[in-house]
Amino acid sequence: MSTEDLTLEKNTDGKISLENDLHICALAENHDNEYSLIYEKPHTLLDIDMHYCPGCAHSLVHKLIMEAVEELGIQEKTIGIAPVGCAVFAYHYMNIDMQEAAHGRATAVATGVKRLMPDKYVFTYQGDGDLAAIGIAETIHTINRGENIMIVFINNAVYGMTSGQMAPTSLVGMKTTTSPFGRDPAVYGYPIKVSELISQLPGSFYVSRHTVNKNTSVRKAKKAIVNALNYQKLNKGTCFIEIIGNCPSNWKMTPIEANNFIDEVMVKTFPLGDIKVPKAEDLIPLNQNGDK
Ligand SMILES: Cc1ncc(C[n+]2csc(CCOP(=O)(O)OP(=O)(O)O)c2C)c(N)n1
Ligand code: SF4
Ligand SMILES: [Mg+2]
Repeated sequence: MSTEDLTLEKNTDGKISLENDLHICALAENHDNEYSLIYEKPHTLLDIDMHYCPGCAHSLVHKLIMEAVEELGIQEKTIGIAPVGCAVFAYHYMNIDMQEAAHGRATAVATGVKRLMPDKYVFTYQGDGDLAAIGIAETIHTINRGENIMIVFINNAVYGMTSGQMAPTSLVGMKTTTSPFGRDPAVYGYPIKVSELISQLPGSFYVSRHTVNKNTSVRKAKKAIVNALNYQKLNKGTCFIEIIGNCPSNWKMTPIEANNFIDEVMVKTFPLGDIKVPKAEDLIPLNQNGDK
């Protein structure tokens, strides 16, 4: 939407109202009392209400992926695979071609889609129950085959959708509905560090772990998603972006408490940052051509 499409009015209290406020916009007033658009929700994200709980990371990660798709100009060439879990309706929100997969099978579906249409940008979007429990075999074998896709892994340490059961990534001591006294490794094992695990596979090309609990982390997470989509042009293997999400509802915290919990507790088990980065020589075609 251009600024011309917006009807701007200043209320008596000096605040701006947007009459045709179709997108989330941020406007700045300049010296001539004119307004310029400085932020707008991506058009690749459909303008409908999301079903997520307030403060949930899923909505923000959806937006980051769609911003990356829009900025790279690949909306018509991108196919997303939606999971089973709280993000089951991702296809309602992302204005790209999408396919739903059965619980845990997203990377198997993505494999088929990418092999049939290798010129498309293909990604999966999966929670920790989906990717690391029921789908762990598909995850490992897909990455071991080096399928040329991006996997976005939302690790909120619980089965959010089904009311907070223990996930493979639940922290030691974490209370969930199926570990009411806290996760005891002697009974339930240890949290699986999926990113570290799959970074050992030769088929993984780029593995990076982020969170979206504050502005700086959001920017880093988006950069990683942009990198992963760009690397798909190289056909050198699987890019895996883990996002430490939150689940305020099942963690029984406010959104702010949940975001603080990530910094204070979650990152001790799941440290943030790049885990596997491409070698410089692998990136040369990208640097030379820009686009393939
Ligand atoms: C084959 C199958 N088994 C189990 C379920 C029930 N189920 C739905 S969502 C879910 C867990 C989702 O957790 P996660 O992937 O972590 O996503 P979140 O909701 O936390 O984002 C389960 C077990 C199902 N739908 N299908
Ligand atoms: S249950 Fe948890 S993961 Fe699901 S939408 Fe609510 S906060 Fe998000
Ligand atoms: Mg989960």
